[in-house]
Amino acid sequence: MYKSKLEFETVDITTIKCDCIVNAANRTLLGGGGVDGAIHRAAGPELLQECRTLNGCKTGQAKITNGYDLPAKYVIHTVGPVYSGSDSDVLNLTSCYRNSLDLAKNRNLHSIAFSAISTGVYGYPFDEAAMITLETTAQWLVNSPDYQMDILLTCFDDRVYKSYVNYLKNYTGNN
Ligand code: AR6
Repeated sequence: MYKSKLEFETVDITTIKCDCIVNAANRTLLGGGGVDGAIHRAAGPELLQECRTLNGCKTGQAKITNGYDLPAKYVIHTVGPVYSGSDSDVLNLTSCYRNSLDLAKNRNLHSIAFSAISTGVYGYPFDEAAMITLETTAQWLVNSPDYQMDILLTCFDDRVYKSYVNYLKNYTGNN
């Protein structure tokens, strides 16, 4: 009987010791600001060297590298949508979470920490992103009853944390 976990916490993703962390990258995979910049700084220059060999990544897709100087063993790089208000945003953000989890499972990894994809520079509204994040990750666990996977959703920004709490509060009807 597997007992997977789904948690969220206010924490710097670069400090987490787990099988893999998920970077909110851009399509070049060659680094940037926000969490992407923080992960590259903490991992060291070898991460960029490996990223150069990957030929970028499409929005909603995910690719994996080593973690180098990070406490995490691997980094999964996914590219969230730049928020536009269209239906494709929902599909692409959902794909980021699902593809990252599928990739981790295919590599036999059992613990994963996500950054709050697209909620920074890419402008995804916090409450909408929270709903997609919680529903997609929970559904993935429901669909994977035979696999142990511990999922941590990191909230660097208090507004991300609050949006997760609000979603759960609404869901249970205790407003
Ligand atoms: N640990 C955890 N979360 C963090 C950290 C950290 N150390 N630093 C920031 N965040 P963003 P995006 C949160 O802008 O919106 C980059 O330049 C942050 O508070 O990093 O997907 C890429 O190269 C926010 O909630 O990613 C792309 O060009 C979340 O991480 C672009 O930004 C995501 O914010 C991607 O934009």
